[in-house]
Order: sequence, then structure tokens, then C-alpha cells
Amino acid sequence: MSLEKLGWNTYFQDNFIPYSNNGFVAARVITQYKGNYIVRSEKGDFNSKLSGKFMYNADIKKDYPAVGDWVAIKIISDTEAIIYAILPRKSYFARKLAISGGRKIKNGIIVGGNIEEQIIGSNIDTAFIVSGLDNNFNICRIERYITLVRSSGANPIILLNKCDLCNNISHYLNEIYSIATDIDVYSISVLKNINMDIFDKFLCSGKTVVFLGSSGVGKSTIVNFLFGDEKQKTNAASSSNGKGRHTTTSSQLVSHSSGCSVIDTPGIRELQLWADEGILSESFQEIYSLIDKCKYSNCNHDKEAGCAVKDAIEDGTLTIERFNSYKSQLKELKILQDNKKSYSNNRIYNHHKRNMKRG
Ligand SMILES: Nc1nc2c(ncn2[C@@H]2O[C@H](COP(=O)(O)OP(=O)(O)OP(=O)(O)O)[C@@H](O)[C@H]2O)c(=O)[nH]1
Ligand SMILES: [Mg+2]
Ligand SMILES: [Zn+2]
Repeated sequence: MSLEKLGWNTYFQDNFIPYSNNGFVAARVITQYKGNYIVRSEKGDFNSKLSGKFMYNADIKKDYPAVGDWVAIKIISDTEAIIYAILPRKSYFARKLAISGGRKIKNGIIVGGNIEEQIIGSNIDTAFIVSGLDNNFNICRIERYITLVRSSGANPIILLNKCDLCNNISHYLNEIYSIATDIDVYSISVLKNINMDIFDKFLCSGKTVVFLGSSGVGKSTIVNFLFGDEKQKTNAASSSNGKGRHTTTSSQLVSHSSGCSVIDTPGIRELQLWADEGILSESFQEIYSLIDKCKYSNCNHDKEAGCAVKDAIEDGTLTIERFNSYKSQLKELKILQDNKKSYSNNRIYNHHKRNMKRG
């Protein structure tokens, strides 16, 4: 398979220069399980492990390869290779993960303990945020995904799947339009083949798309539909839940005949944000333009006179739910900021301790 079809471009080419003359081959991580990676290259797919030096230098989760990453490998047999380096990520999705120190949840947000970012997928052009039009619909969750996708640099598209189960689609569409005026939203049904042609324009050679969303919304069903008769096994990384349903257990990149790379991801039970606060000005544009109009620059939008936010809530142009979503994401990202600071101090300390031990 050609590297261009796999998503290779001048950005990765430039970053591969240091490796190009030393017998390294460029490859893309298509799936990963406990230190074992399958990578795809012009020379085929290889089962891979990390080089000793790579592991020695890797410190946090983010330092390890993720699905979608471009890596420099050395091929050691017909089926095996060693990964030596990750090429810089053009974009990636991360969520917050508690890794140690106990997991305390306060108002739905992880506090305390050590936190790290977990990469869900990297080097992605378009992210489909999938929701079910059954009882799965949750506008706050969609807002959180929008923030996550925006902070990754990928283009968000909202998919409302299972429209065959809903007789009130326009209600949900309007709810989305009210929170995201500049994002395309489609209602689809894989089972009844409704609106499934919308994918034609997204499946382009050299591009990478990802499906995100809670467990059970139909991400894998969509991916399987898109692959149709193609012999690809799209549900390799899944396990049965005993009710005959297969739930995806790890991200997996599959190559579509169009030349598009498609990443299916496992449903995320609780989506904790990993982003910088500034990104909220994109997800909550309309609130930020109201804030600009508040009389006082340090307005808390509570009881202050001349508060444009309060006025908008009163006259109905801004819903209280929308404002609460903004406030809760802001709070979560502020806590994250604090945690990141104390965590990075810890990390510097641990590094130092380790180096002292190494002598
Ligand atoms: N009625 C209806 N059911 C659907 C549709 N699409 C998917 N489903 C069903 O929804 C269930 C879950 O689908 P999956 O594709 O496994 O969901 P998923 O998002 O991949 O879930 P995880 O892998 O656990 O994250 C399956 O039983 C599908 O048959 C649809 O358009 N309409
Ligand atoms: Mg799945
Ligand atoms: Zn105000």
C-alpha cells in the first residue's frame, strides 16, 4: 500500500529526514495491544515492539505510540519489526486519565491523584462525533466531544445515528444547531440505510477519519457498513458482552479502498477533557461574545450590573443549560491546569531522582 494512501504527506516526510538514511522504514500504527503494535508500511503489515532505547526514554503514556501515529521502524523478519521513534504528531485526541493516587471524583470531575493524557487517535483530519437517537442523546456529552475535537485541530462532524428509532429528529437537530452553528450535523441510520451516502465526500484518499462516541451508538456498525464487502475484518478488536453485541476494546485503523484511513475507537465511559481553556472560546463562541459585552471585565455573570450574559439568559437568547455547560467545562479545565502543574513538578522530580540513581 502506498504511503500517500496511508496519509503520508510532506509534514511527515520532513520529519522523517533524520531516519531516511539509516535503514529505517516509515510505517503507521494501525492497532495496539499491551506493548504490541501492528504497523502498516509500503512493505506490508508488521507485528512490532518498541526498541529498548525507546522504552528507556518513554516516561508518560503520551510518549508511547498511539493508533494513527507515524513511526520509524526497522524490519527484522517477514512479519516483525522494531519501532525506534514516533514522528511528531500533526494532531491528536487526548482525554484525561487518572493513573495513580486514587481516583476521586468531585462533581463528575477527576481530582487528586496523578493524571495523564491518553491519546485516543492521532494525525486525524475529520472526527465524527456519533450519538444515538435512541435514549442515548445527551447534549452536554456532545458539547464535550466538540471541545475535545476542536482542541485536536481536526474537523468535527456530528452524526445522529439510529434515526430509524426516532420520530422527533428535527427536535434533536435543532438542539444541536443551537449549540454548534458552524458544525455539520447529519441524522443517519445504518440499519435502514438512511443518509449513508454522506460519507462519500469524507472518504478521500490520504485522509484519516475517526469515529468517536459512547459505547453502543453504532460506531463499528457504521465502519462495517462503509467497508461493505471489502474483505477487511473491522471487528477484530472487539469482545462479546454476552448479549451477542461486540464492543470495541481498542482503537483500530482500517484502510478503505478509497484510500482513506478509518479509525474505529472504543466507547469512552467518561469523557474527561484534556485541552487548554482557550479552546472554549471556539466551543462557546456565543458566550464569549456576550462576555465581551459585560460592563465589568472581571464580571462573574452572577449578580453584577450590566452583565450581558445574565441579560441574554433573561431574554431567552442564551439557555441556562448552555451557560452551565460552559461553566462546568471551564471549571474542569481550570482544575486540569492545576493538576498539570503539580503533576509536571512531580515528573521533573521523578526524572531527577531516576537520574541520580543511574549515577
Ligand atoms: N436501530 C438501529 N440500531 C443500530 C443502528 N446502528 C447500530 N445499531 C445497533 O447498535 C448496537 C451497537 O452498535 P456498535 O456498532 O457495536 O456500537 P459501538 O459504538 O461500536 O459500541 P462500542 O464498540 O462499545 O463503543 C448494535 O446492536 C447495532 O446493531 C441503527 O442505525 N439503527
Ligand atoms: Mg465498536
Ligand atoms: Zn457578565
